[in-house]
Amino acid sequence: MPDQQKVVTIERHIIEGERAHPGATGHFSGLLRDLTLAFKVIWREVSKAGLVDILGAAGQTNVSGDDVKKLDVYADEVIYKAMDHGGHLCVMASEENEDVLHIPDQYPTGRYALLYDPLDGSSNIDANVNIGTIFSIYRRISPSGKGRLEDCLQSGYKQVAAGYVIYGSSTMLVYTTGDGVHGFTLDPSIGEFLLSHEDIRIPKRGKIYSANEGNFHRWDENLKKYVQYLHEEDKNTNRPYSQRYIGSMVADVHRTLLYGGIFMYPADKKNPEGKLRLMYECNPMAFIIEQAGGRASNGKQRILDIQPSTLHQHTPLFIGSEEDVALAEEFIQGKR
Ligand code: AHM
Ligand code: MG
Repeated sequence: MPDQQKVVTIERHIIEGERAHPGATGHFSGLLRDLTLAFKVIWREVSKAGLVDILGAAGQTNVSGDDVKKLDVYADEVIYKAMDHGGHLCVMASEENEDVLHIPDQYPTGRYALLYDPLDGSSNIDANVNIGTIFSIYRRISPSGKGRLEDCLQSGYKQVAAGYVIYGSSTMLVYTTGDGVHGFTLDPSIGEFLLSHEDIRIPKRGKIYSANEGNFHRWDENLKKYVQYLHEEDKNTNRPYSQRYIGSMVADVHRTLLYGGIFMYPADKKNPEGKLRLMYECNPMAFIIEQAGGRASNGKQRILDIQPSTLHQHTPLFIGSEEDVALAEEFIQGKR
């Protein structure tokens, strides 16, 4: 059978990836398998969201002060419940919870820490716009037993895996374990994620920029200059760039991964540290984009090198094609 007709489920891909590493115990593939199950459960609820009375704010705000929709709460619980008893994790942390989430006493603990944003882009749910789940996995650094905050508060370059699921016209899971970036499309008729995008590479340079330009007058002068540069007419550098902004990070970064260009959520007068969260959103996306040959920065420093100090800290983010992000950094640093 020609190779392109080979059907590879995510489970097979994970197991084969682990086999390539001598000494692997199977814990890691078990962990990813459990996570995949949680994603399918969330997908099922997201796709019937318009049909059942599950939409609307749950009347709470999360630790960052945003409205929490019922589906966020649901997705948060599904992931925790799918992952609390497998014996692979020592601790978890979720964008929806202020403190780390411990493994219940009755279950064994394992060697990994999981951080996740259960449903990113939740303000888009009611408009049927793509939303997503983002995850990030670290090896534990505490000796044994229950995990601790320090297991979660590691720099992004220490991630052993990261990925996202985008729930949309089709549902896709994109992940990396540091060995390239691979995409799987959910076949709803059989309930399996099938390999559809092997070894995704982001173009070296794109012609799309993505930002909430409504904040323009809150940006600093160097950043304004960069965006004005993108507006200018110049055939040789493909300018003006096109602007695309969904307002759902998973969807905006997914498009950037496939088409190239730059996605940014800079600091502004209202959010001096930017809006996006380092641990739940920026680090996992930075790991994926770098693995695909791209670049991710806060304008001055590589995202993956930032030493986190709190679970919910924010950071400015510039992410995408290598050359586009490098150019944005030059403007931001006043070198152009
Ligand atoms: P959320 O985690 O509360 O959903 O917020 C994060 C979202 C990102 O998906 C998106 O990039 C950003 O917020 C959009 O913010 P804005 O509406 O300010 O443009
Ligand atoms: Mg989020």
